[in-house]
Amino acid sequence: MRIAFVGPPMSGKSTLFRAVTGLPASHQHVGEQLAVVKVPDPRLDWLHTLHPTARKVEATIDCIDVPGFSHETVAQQNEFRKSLPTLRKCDALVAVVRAFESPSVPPYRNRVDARADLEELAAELAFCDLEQVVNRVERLEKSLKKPTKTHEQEKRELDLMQRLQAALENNQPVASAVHSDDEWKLLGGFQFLTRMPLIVVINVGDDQAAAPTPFAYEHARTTISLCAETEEQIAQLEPADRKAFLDDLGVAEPAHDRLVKACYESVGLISFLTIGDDEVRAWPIRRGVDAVEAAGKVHTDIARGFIRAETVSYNDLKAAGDMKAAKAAGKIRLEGKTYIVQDGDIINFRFNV
Ligand SMILES: Nc1nc2c(ncn2[C@@H]2O[C@H](COP(=O)(O)OP(=O)(O)O)[C@@H](O)[C@H]2O)c(=O)[nH]1
Ligand SMILES: [Mg+2]
Repeated sequence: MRIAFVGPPMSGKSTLFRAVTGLPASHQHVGEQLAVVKVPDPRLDWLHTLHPTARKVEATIDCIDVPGFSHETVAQQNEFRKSLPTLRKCDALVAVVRAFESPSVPPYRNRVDARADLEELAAELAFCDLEQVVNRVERLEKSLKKPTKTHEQEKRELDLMQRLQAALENNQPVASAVHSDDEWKLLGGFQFLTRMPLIVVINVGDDQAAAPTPFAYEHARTTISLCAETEEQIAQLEPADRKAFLDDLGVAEPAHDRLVKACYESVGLISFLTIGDDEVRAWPIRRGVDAVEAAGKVHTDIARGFIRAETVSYNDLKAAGDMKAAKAAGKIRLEGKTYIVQDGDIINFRFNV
């Protein structure tokens, strides 16, 4: 999974980026920056105790910090737009907006207004989608003037594109104008920003870190609030020391864990696990994926030669104690190709190529 931090300048995007990636405050960058974040999974930790010499491989999330979007200068606007191709390749966007007051850090547009910033960001994302749609509309109109074999299909697409255009001009996400799976298929080649799951992070002052989230943004899958600056400092501590500081702050989980969870949920991801003497590993997949597709994540050969998925749920394995006991208790199921993989399934794929 890949996510990017978007929002106005001075909202704390880079601070949050360091808080979740563990990079030190001294780490500064210009332009885009990517870092890989491990997905904490206590199930994996326990499975590792069964195979202590195996490599433990957590699921990971690619986090990208991009320049802030800004309408204050054309240069800043262009800087943000350069990152659009990167944003379009993401699975979700994390909007970071500012609610903290700080006399030494001038806020975007000289006012601290998280909701207004979100609305401006949403409008910017809609505008970027609109540009793509308008381009396509122009090309289709041109093409439709000539007789082509694909005339009917192009007419349908033009009709849909014009609907998208109207929606985006009204600041509505593309999804509001798409009415069927067939229409989504027509749009297969586009990666619309307003279609991507949005996670909102309201960056509050440390005195508000434990308070309820000030508001939930209606176009976001999840809204969380945290204090990026304090989280950045806590992330620099030894893991054993972090809890005391979080307790002090009144916060149950560090920003890293909260954000990872929010991303997993917003994108609809679950993890299945594989265990063996050389590797114990968590694999992220979308909820609803069948056993063959899951097998393909591990290796295309395993999907091609799929025979059965020997599956045990984490809770059953944990209760039994180990694989042998789970087998004796009849907890290992032989699942076929169409089995829908569940979160925490431990799978041994049988295959033949
Ligand atoms: N007081 C306070 N300052 C913060 C917080 N988060 C970020 N800052 C400060 O705000 C400034 C801009 O932060 P930065 O992460 O670079 O913002 P970006 O432009 O969105 O990447 C820096 O001086 C940070 O130290 C916060 O939660 N509280
Ligand atoms: Mg920054």
